Amino acid sequence: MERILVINGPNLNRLGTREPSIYGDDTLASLEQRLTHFGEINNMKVECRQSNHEGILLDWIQEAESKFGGIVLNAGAFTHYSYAIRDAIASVNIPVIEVHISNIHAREEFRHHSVIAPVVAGQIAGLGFKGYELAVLALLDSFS
Ligand code: DHK
Repeated sequence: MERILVINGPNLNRLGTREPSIYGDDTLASLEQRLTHFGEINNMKVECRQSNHEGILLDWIQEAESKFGGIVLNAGAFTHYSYAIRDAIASVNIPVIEVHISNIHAREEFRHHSVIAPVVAGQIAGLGFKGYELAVLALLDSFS
């Protein structure tokens, strides 16, 4: 069975209470439940993790190469400036799809630029939680 790792980065543990007009009212727990269920009905194992710490995200990306077929990554604000996360993605031989709940291109200028965009398989932004499911589907498609 294919395995996909979903990684949420800094401040995404605050979904549900954090700026609901931008990120919605639903919690990280409900997102993770939804993705786990989505994996089950699509015959794959989706594992979800969240951390506020850059080094932990780096470890998970590196380790995923030997355990997962692909990664769905919302790196939060690290998206905009972490060359370390960019290099970790570039170093692994599995596809990574970048997801943002909000449309980063329609927000503050500093969010328009993603330093990880050049090394990911694709980017989904602005579609809310649905974007994670679409990323999982895109990975599943890439396996066949
Ligand atoms: C989440 C964050 O935490 C922000 O720092 C990004 C992203 C946008 C999102 O839309 O999911 O700028």
